[in-house]
Amino acid sequence: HKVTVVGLGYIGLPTAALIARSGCKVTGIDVSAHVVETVNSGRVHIEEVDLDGLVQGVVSRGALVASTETVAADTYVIAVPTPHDEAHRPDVTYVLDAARKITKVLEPGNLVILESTSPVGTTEKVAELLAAERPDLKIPGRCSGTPDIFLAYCPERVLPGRILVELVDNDRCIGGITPRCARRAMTFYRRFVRGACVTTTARAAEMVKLVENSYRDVNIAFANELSMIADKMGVDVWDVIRLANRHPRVNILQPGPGVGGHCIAVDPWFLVHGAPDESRLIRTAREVNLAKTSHVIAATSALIARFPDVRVGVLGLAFKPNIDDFRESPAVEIAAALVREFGARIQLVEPYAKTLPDELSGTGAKLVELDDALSECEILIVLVDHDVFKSVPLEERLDKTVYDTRGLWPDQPEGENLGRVHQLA
Ligand code: SAJ
Repeated sequence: HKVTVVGLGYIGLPTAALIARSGCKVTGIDVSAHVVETVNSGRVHIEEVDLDGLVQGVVSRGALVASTETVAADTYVIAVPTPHDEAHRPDVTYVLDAARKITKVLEPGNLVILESTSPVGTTEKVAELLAAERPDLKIPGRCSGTPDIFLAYCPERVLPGRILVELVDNDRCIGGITPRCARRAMTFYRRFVRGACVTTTARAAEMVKLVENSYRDVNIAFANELSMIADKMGVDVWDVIRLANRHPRVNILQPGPGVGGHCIAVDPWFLVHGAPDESRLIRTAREVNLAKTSHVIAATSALIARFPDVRVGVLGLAFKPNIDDFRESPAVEIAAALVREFGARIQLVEPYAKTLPDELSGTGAKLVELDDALSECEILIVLVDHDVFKSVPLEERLDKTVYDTRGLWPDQPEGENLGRVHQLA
């Protein structure tokens, strides 16, 4: 079975490698010659647990080959980005470009699967494009009688840092343009997925993906709103959440400095854009999570301004703990704002960064070791709950003023060190 995966990014490359391991002959297509060259030399251009070994293995066996040219296959998987513009309008250009490339080599009996997070209706747009470009083929949803091609939408739902495990173990939701398309795609996924494969329509599957991330965004927004309310009321939000969660039907998530990553902060806008009048809660949740980042910038900047001579350690830049991913990270945004305002007083600690993320390079900001920040800084701003930060014992931070957006150190006493020790976000 030959498979072509279009897009060798965070999802495409691990997916291509796993399909190759399952016994298929896989070609991975990418527009970047650098990515293609890296993969063909058995290396990876993204950091993900165990991905390097897997890619090296399948490339050296000849089971995975990368190319900038679209190669004919039995099954095509599209895993390209779907960004949004300033006005939060989703941009499906990359998806349609990928589909256009596939049309050139498409043959009767082929299966085309879209995996990219997409606005509802995108798979139907792909069908429309296939029908327009290949009038010689019967495209499902666009013809009468038995179609020549199978077309389905199947979103990934993997967590960065656990991608290889979750690609195999998570349940998959498979939406066909027709039920037969869904069944055909299910047969394909069963080659490498251990989780349940559940079929539905393409539109429902598109919405399922957007709903999952919106659900998480709304729930994080609730926690972030509580943190701002508690801050105003002088109550420890971490205590409140821990105690409320003892109720059997309450399960509140954790507040933080805002929501990062390229999925949860983006996907809700696709629903809002599709049905603006009906998605008030989802839009407001997005606004609350964005406002939380501004709240932290205002609060930390006021705190630092009160103590003109002391150094400030900013702990963490990643968008979540224990990973080296800085995409859409609220920690980067907060650090950049503080560096702009306070310059060299701010020392950045990020054990997962070898160099500064783009947004911070050229700002004069510098990365320091955790130990140096602990010795030199009297104010600590916690932005990421990396395990290595969590393990700093109380005696090393007892005399610090801490602004903790993650509830990392519940044992940090409130007191008069440089002022009030902030446990609240
Ligand atoms: N966060 C909080 N409080 C919490 C949980 C998370 O502030 O209680 C923040 C994190 O710090 C981070 C952001 O939310 O900044 C997102 O982190 P995450 O771990 O919730 O999710 P992602 O972006 O790494 O991956 C999500 C996952 N979606 C869901 O859990 C519904 C993943 O399964 C998806 O595959 C992925 O988005 C995606 O690609 O869409």
